[in-house]
Amino acid sequence: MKLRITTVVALFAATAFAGVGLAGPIETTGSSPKEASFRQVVVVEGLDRPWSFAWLADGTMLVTEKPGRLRVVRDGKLDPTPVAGLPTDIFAGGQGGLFEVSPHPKFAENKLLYISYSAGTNTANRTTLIRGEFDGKALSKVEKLFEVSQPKRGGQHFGGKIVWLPDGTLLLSIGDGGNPPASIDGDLSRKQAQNPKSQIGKVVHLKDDGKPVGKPAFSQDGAEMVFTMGHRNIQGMARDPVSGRIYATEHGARGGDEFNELKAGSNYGWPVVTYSVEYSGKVITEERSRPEFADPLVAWVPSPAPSGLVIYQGDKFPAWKGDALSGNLAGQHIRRIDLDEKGNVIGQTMLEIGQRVRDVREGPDGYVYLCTDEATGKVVRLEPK
Ligand SMILES: [Ca+2]
Repeated sequence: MKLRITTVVALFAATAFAGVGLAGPIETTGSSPKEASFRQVVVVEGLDRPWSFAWLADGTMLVTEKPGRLRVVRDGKLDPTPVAGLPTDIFAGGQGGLFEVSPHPKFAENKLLYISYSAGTNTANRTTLIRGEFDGKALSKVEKLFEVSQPKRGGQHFGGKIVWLPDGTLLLSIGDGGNPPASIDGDLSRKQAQNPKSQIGKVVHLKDDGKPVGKPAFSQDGAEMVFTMGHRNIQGMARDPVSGRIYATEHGARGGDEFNELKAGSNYGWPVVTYSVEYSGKVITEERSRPEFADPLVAWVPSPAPSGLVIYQGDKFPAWKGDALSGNLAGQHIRRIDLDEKGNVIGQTMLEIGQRVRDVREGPDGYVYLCTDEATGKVVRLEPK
């Protein structure tokens, strides 16, 4: 409550200085009106902590399981045998494990699957990207394309989301390495999010072979891969195929989860500015906004714990077209963020799911799909009621 009052006061203060600029604290969002226009249809069962899923052009669905398996669903049936050939160094402790599976945009020609995961051990682990050729049963010619240059300890804050851009390059989110007292190089790990030479707390921009794109968004030495910085833990990232805008959701600590538009070269402020407080209730910073940082489009208090994100462009839910659908773990709902044609947030609603939602996608059929974060996880299709 204290945080919200501070925010509102700061908002009025910013309004009083109208003309200084558009930047300034925003009003945080709590609950939103509930959608009643959909029903849930379970399409796959028997998944162990599914983390993400994707389709191939032939309709095959691929699903990662966080403990370290990649599963295949054909004609609605889960193949009992996991895909062979995955890396042997998967660290599946805490939030770590197998994260995103993402087919190369030219999968039909090159059969390449990209997979992000946490590699290493509890005392030294790194968000890592591999690719391998997929023949329907196994990965072969597996190559490690990227790993975060600094190892971290423990099972917190890996990021791991992948987004392809139209030029065949990709973005990968990297978490801030963990809550205090997690440290890197003798300082709090989270402070690396403001170190442009570190890949911790960033989105990195890579060619499809894992090399830097060569057009760095930040000019400092060592920042050749950094696309955006100042992130805590991006767990949802998506490109709007119509507008080309890129969006991401990230976790705050207690409160202050954010929805941001990602623009190359922008700094999103963590941990210098945030709408969150420590889990203990202790203040992280009194600052919510600074002119040099990009403000979030939405900040949620309390934290719904956002997960997978998609900008929906299907025809099955015409009222949702062009809107962001953000899964939520703790909140057990999908937040529909109503976006206008200019990308402004003009409203929010909640799709109550009743399970922890780990990922949200638009299917090739135009329906909305989600997977649930459970040891008896499911893939669920949302259909209009
Ligand atoms: Ca921020």
